[in-house]
Amino acid sequence: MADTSPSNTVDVVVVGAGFAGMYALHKFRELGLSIRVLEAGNDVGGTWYWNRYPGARCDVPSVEYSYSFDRELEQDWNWTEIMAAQPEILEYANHVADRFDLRKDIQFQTRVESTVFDQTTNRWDILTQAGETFSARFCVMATGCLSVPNTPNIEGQDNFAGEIYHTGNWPETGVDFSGKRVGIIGTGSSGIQSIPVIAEQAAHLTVFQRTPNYTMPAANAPLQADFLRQAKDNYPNIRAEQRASQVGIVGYGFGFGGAENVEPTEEIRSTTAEERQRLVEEEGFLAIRRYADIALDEEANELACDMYRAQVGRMIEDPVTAEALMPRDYPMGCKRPVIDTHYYETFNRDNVTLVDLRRGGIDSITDTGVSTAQGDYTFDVLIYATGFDAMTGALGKIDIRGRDNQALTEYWEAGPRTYLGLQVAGFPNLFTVTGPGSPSVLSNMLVSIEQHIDWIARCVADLDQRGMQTIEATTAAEDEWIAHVNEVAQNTMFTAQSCNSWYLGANIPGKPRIFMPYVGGVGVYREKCDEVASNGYQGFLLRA
Ligand code: NA7
Repeated sequence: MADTSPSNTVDVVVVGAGFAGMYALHKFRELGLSIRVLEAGNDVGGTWYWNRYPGARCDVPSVEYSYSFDRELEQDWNWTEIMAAQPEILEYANHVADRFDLRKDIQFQTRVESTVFDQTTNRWDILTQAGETFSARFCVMATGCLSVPNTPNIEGQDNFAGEIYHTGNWPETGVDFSGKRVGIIGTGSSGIQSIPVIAEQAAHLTVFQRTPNYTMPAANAPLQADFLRQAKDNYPNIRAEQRASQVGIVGYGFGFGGAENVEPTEEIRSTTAEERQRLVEEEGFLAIRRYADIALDEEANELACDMYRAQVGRMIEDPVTAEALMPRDYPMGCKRPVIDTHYYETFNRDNVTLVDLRRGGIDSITDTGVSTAQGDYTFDVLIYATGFDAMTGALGKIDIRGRDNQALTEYWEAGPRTYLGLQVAGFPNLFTVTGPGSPSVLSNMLVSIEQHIDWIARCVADLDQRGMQTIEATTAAEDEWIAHVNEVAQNTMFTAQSCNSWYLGANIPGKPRIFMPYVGGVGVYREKCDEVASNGYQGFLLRA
């Protein structure tokens, strides 16, 4: 093991240089702390660094999917679209890194292998895959919620002789599909965003779909100059509203978003079949967004699903393909809403084939393509759009050990346990940014990231002011918080038995089925965190 050189002994090690790690670095610098950020990638951006697949785009309006910590940054940066595409978001991350001179404290191409709490020194010993060591008083895990790609274990998966990619780990150089036969597995957000773009380039695209998804037209458009001007003039109010809101976006709730957001106020149960049919004919999928009751009431939800399927039937020319694309058997809105650009239209193209895996699944990957119970398919390029080991995946890949050498993975064997999604009992001075048990992936990540980093920074400053060495969640507070997280998730669409979402860990074989994010809302959650801090860090143990 390499020696710990003095410069590797710091106040804070931050793991990850996505939006959370970048802001953490800036914020902790303001406190006068010494910091090292360790990042596996070659540059900043996290999720937006890795997810460069064609069509990758944010589903939060860009003026709101941005940092609020610096007024001048807010005023200087000009977003060009209502919902920004990945290249523009990555450019923004790079701009922030340059502007605040962040890179000098970020060590790239550095993957953290383990971090172990030393009870004698009250410090974390961090070891990288290259064998370098660091010692830090605080360890901030800014490791992201969708950062560990899930590649399903399919027989023969190493056999394929052509090009192979995962949407969540896309090559920096991009991929040229022209003239190629392409196969893509998965129709979540990544599949749905990339399929229309790839279909335009490839000679032929075959889509392997296991579960049809609910997706709404994004209706994205260039940002108008006067809209941007108004947003900039109004930023203080926008930020205040975001912070008090349910999901960290002004005027949006848990329903479907899209550029033309509609506040759901009507009840679908008060409508007649004729009215619903007329609305579908007039407005298509967007007709569904007006209903408030579909979020809570299963029968109302099923009525909306009928409207949805009717619109799929109207859009798809081939009836067999249309039927295959119609989601059934699970409620709309229980998975993360997807918004798309010309997804369904793509299946009317001559060079696109849909393989409905419910009629016969994938048996194996062969040297030339995919073998299914319905036949064999030959490709030049195979793409996995099969998602992520969400929320706990990145933490689970690092050997994190707290008091008494307790491994986090063992402590979380039955599912993640945290207090406020910020800390874990037995792991003093270790913080999980947007961790399970916080609004996290149910919110605008930028809002939740800033809230967490601000809270952690205040906490560190308070500890120093009071002459305290460590802070650690108590088991009792953790129990109480988890009970509350579960209670508020109950009786929502999110926890419907028929729902196999990554929020529940249901996309990863063997992962405990637990609803991981906090559904109570960004505003309520922020108040709770602030109250805890103001009450002397209630539920935490502070040690001198
Ligand atoms: P998702 O939403 O988890 O989607 C993954 C897709 O891959 C989904 O359609 C899965 O089908 C499919 N999948 C996974 N494993 C297999 C196997 N073994 N065979 C066939 N199909 C499979 O991930 P995304 O990357 O699209 O989106 C993640 C988030 O990123 C998204 O919610 C946004 O917040 C951004 P299934 O539904 O499990 O039957």
